[in-house]
Amino acid sequence: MKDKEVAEIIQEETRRQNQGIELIASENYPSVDVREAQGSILTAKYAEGYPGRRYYGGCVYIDEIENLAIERAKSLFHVAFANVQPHSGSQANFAAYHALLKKGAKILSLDLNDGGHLTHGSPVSFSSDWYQFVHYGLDETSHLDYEGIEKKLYEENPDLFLAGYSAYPYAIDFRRMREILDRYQEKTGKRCYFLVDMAHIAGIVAAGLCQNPCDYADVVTSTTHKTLRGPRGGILLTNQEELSKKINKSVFPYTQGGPLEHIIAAKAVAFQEDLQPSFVTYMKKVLENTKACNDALFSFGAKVSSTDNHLFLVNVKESYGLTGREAENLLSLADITVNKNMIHGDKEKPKDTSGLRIGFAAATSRGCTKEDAIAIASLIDSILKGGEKVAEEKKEEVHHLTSSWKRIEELRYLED
Ligand code: DSN
Repeated sequence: MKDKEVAEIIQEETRRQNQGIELIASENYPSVDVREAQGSILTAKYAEGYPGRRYYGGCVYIDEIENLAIERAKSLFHVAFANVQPHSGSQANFAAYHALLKKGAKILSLDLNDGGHLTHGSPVSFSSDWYQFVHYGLDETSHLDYEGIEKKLYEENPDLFLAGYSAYPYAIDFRRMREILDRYQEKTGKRCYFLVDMAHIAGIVAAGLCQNPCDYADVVTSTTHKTLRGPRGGILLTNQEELSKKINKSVFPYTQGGPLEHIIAAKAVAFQEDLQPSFVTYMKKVLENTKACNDALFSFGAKVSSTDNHLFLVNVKESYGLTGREAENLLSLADITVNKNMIHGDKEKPKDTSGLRIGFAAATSRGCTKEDAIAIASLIDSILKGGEKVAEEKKEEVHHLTSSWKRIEELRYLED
């Protein structure tokens, strides 16, 4: 790269990513092949519209790429219709709301503080400006309260029920949600759409290791860069033709202009990687590593949630007398990257929090083993107990551990 200033910064970030332990549950490392597609000349092409129905000429290969991404997404999630154009998960959610609802409609979702997402009705997001949000909660064990959800439906009469979360460590019973909604609709005669934002667990769904929300929801949204290991972006899925038409119009021309065809090509590559048996093996390892670290922290006496997926929460306030912000900062001194997170019933402000969210999708892509995950729990526990001095001392151990893993710029997930 001729631009030395930018090249040097990228080089430093590459070094940081290689040396450190990445435990942010929403991050992952795309393969060299995904990044090659992402950096391709497809970025130069305007292609507003959809395959075969573009507003620009010269889209013959662009159409091939987008059709390939659509077909692969459909195979991956066993679904009839896919839109691969959303620039992000937030854009996908915006498009889904618009496809299903009128402005001012009522949406029943989980509160951000209990593990929801900004676009699920946070006061600082567009979502709460356009729609009226009411929330369901968690029970005293911080699990979804299905009976409470059912009760809320009858109390609130929402137009849309939203499931799928950013910081929920347990399995989600989409089948039970569908049954609850069917019962409600039958009794009241009111139409209530079922939307699932599966951004966090999409890789687990793709690997067939949890219920597939596409079997139960009217519409499913996702990002492609978390457990799916693709480029940064979003997708929309449905089994209903009428809804697929509404979704397409809602993405373009309503919320977006020209699609990012280089990103769509990278999505196609990632979906192909995710369709391989090796992806199922990878995802099983993610779950195993997450549980191993979780169990180890529990055995050290930390107050942790348990886990059924790729992430768990630590109550650092009760375990170590630290806010989430302080714990995040301490761990970053040792090049362990996590994010502070609100936990159920949190009394701290969102900028402080009582919790940390820890996930193993990214570390596992580099070759983190179960033994490494247990060693990481031990590092985290020592640092949070010992403070800054211990954090500085442990940095070398962290670098030693990651030096045995694959380098991020060499990762390939497709067999030759
Ligand atoms: N910001 C993402 C996360 O960290 O979970 C959700 O979009």
